[in-house]
Amino acid sequence: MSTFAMDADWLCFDPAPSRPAFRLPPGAVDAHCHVFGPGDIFPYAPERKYTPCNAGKEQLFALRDFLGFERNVIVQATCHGADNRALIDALKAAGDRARGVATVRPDVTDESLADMHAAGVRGVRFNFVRRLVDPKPDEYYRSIIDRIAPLGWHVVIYFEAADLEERWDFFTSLPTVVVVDHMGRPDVSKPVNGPEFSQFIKLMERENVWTKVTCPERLSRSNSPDYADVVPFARHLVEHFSNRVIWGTDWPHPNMKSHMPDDGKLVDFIPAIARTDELQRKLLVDNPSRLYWR
Ligand code: 0GY
Repeated sequence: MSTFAMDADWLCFDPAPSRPAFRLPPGAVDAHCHVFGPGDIFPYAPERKYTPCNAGKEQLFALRDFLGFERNVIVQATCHGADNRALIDALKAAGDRARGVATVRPDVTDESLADMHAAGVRGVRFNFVRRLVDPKPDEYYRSIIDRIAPLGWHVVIYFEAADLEERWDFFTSLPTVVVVDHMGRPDVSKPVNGPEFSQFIKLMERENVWTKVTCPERLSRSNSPDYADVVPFARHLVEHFSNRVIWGTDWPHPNMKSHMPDDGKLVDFIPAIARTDELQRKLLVDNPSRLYWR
């Protein structure tokens, strides 16, 4: 019996996604996904802002194999706070087929960092989304960077479009590779060449900045099942920054309220945003390999 009851309005992942029509290239990486619990083995953090359904490593690996991915990058979710045990357990079980992005605090020990590195962690995530965490002053994050930069790790940042201006000086001062989750969460009802997305493009023009062209299901404002309104944004990034984009499912899709996506259909979104074999190979194989498997 799990000691955690998921939130009353929680939408659980699709247990039987469709088989994608798009055939992923050999070596493809799902570069943004999570594991949740199970809560009775890996308890959810007391400071969490949501309690999800359990979504453990076995289910993640089954999805990986079903969709045709070879590898995963597992990103620490906020419901586990800075307790990375579920992540590390999944990384150890996957061996060389997974890498991880952890959440750490400035007082993390060198020993703990070394253990995480050995398990496959290659980055830390800084989350600025207020409905998920209570963001901290820049100095807090800088003290973490001092700890992780010597390991060659990078930083993943998750923010809403409106935060970009406020944290611009901080984001552009980061000395490591910086990977922005979900294209910086653009408002896709605005024009792709409008001021808001142009500001994000300006960030992308910095050579150390990468992005995940992920989460059409989260960003779409239309009810179109192919998330057509997100396509121009993702396509622009894939075509202009082809060496610094990666892609992932975001399974098990935390905090989706409108609907739960079919993971097979999400894979079928890829050829709409990466229209050539070469762009697909960079997005799914070359770029994530360079970032996580070097
Ligand atoms: C995502 C998106 C979300 C959640 C988290 O760590 C998390 O809890 O990242 C969200 O709710 O937008 O990337 O999984």
